[in-house]
Order: sequence, then structure tokens, then C-alpha cells
Amino acid sequence: MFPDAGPDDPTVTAMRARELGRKSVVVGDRVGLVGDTSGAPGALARIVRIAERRSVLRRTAEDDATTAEGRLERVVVANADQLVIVSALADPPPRTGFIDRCLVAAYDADIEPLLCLTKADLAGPEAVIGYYTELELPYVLIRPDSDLAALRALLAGRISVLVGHSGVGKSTLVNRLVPAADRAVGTVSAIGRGRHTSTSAVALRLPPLPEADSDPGWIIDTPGVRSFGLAHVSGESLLHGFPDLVEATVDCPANCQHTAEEADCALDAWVAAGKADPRRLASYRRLLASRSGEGDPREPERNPGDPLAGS
Ligand SMILES: Nc1nc2c(ncn2[C@@H]2O[C@H](COP(=O)(O)OP(=O)(O)OP(=O)(O)O)[C@@H](O)[C@H]2O)c(=O)[nH]1
Ligand SMILES: [Mg+2]
Repeated sequence: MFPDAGPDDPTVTAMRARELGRKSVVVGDRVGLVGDTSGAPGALARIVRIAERRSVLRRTAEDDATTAEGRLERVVVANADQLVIVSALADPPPRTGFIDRCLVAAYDADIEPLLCLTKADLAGPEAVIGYYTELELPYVLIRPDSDLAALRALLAGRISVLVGHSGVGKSTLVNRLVPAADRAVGTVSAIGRGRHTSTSAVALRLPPLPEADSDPGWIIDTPGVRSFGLAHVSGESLLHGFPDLVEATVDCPANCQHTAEEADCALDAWVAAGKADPRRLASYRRLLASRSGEGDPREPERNPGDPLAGS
């Protein structure tokens, strides 16, 4: 029912059939079609089935599940294998709190993370990479003239979705990877304000690799997000986004909430013994606080030590 379309198959325009009810189709979904699938001008097919999703990447508008915004859950994409967390090294400045949130979402959805640091021509990556030393998080550095062969190799054979703040260069990168894509690119405005250039997610087939027969994979460009809310992730799953901390919690007392107020939380000793970066623990606890409505509403994803906006 859901055969793979080959690169030479036509692009079919289809609408959701009424029998799907309230089920929504998202980018990355594999669907069953009926009707005119010729791809001829004016031809219209109908989507009658959605295949079971291998993965579902979600985010919420806010962290606090007790608010209406916190309960507003959005499916970003279906069936992605890899979450490419795109962060600029400057303009807009990197936010490790945002990257940490994306890592939580990736582990929660069982999608592999890849850190993509753009605008390496404007600032060095040392601070961001140093923060993730203990994680063995794969990363790529992108500058306007950089060779993309290493990135193409990491994208091969998989469905990868790009997520990041507005203006970090997601669409610029997609246009370099898929020259026919012609995604609009914008100018950078301050984080959380201004216009978002891309307004919808689009999946694009990557061009063939030099090695014939190997599947180049798919790349999904998404609109910039202001924040990556995690109200849908349970407290326990939140910790899985911090694999450098999780091991310590076997020594926590039963029902430990791991907050700074927990007198015997084993995470404090773990960090004091140099087994994890104290900034990662602080970031985890900021996330916990944000979920209970105690976060800093102005810039929830800026950890102490991240550059100031405008720098
Ligand atoms: N200096 C520098 N500028 C870059 C680089 N990559 C992208 N830019 C610039 O950053 C600006 C924003 O790029 P976009 O690709 O539109 O950013 P986006 O992430 O798609 O933004 P949204 O669609 O709003 O989410 C453009 O002016 C790009 O030319 C880079 O590696 N170095
Ligand atoms: Mg864009």
C-alpha cells in the first residue's frame, strides 16, 4: 500500500479524503493514494490512508502542561530518523538551552540527533562544543564556502529534519544541499521577534551521491521556532536528554525530583566529583523549573554562559 516513489516518479498533488476524519497528515507521513496519481497538470489524488508512523517529533507551544498553550501539542514531522539541530554560532547567538531541549525531544522520539553549527565564518565553535564534550554528540560546522561532503554522508539513507531558531540558516543550507529547492532565505532579526522566512515544512529528496545505488536520503526544512516546548515529555523522559547525568540518579533517594531543593539528589555529588559539567545540570534544572511554570519567560533557552543577544 505504501511503495516508495522513485526519483523519477511524478510529484502528485493530493488532498485529504474525508474518511480520514480528524487525523491530520504531516510532513514525512507515508500515505496511500487513490484517484489520479499521474502528476499531470490539474490532476488531483486523494489521501485515504496514513501509514503507522515510525517516529513522531512533537513540540508544545509552552513547557507548562497546566496552561492551554502547554497543552497545545504540535507534530513537527513524522518518520524522521535524524534530528538536525541547527544553531548559528553568531547572529543569532547560540542557545545551549535550546539545543538541550531538542536533544530531549530527539531521545524522547527515538530520533538520532546531529548538531549542525552554522555561520562558522562569524564565530568559533569552541564554547558550544566544549559544553557537549561528555555527550559524544556528532556535529558538523558550516560556513558559506564549506564542503558539504561530510554532511551529505551523514544524511545518506535517512530522513533528516532541520530544526532551529529563525535566521540560523536552515533554508540556506537546504538550498546548498538541494540546488533545485529554491527555498526563500531571509535576513536575521532578533531572537523571538521579527519575521520567520519559512512558513511551512517541506521534505526534499537529496541529489544522488557519487556512489551510484546508494540512497542519498531526504531533508526536511521547517520554519524557525521561537522555543521548543516540552510539556508533552514526562519528567523521567526529560532526563534521557541528559545521558551525561542519567547514570548518577541510581543513587538518588526514592521519588527524588532532582531539583536544587532536593537535599540528597545524587546529581550534585556527581557534578562536584567532576563527572558531568555543572552547566548541564543547571540546564536540566532550568528545564524542570520551566515545566512547573517557574522558568524565566524572557529567554527560557539562554543558559548562563551563552552569549548575549546582539553579540
Ligand atoms: N555569515 C553567514 N551567514 C549565513 C550562513 N548561513 C546563512 N546565513 C544567512 O542567514 C540569513 C538567514 O538564513 P535562512 O536560511 O533564511 O534562515 P532560516 O533558518 O531558514 O530562517 P527561518 O526560515 O526564518 O526559520 C540569510 O541572510 C543567510 O544568508 C553562514 O554560514 N554564514
Ligand atoms: Mg527558512
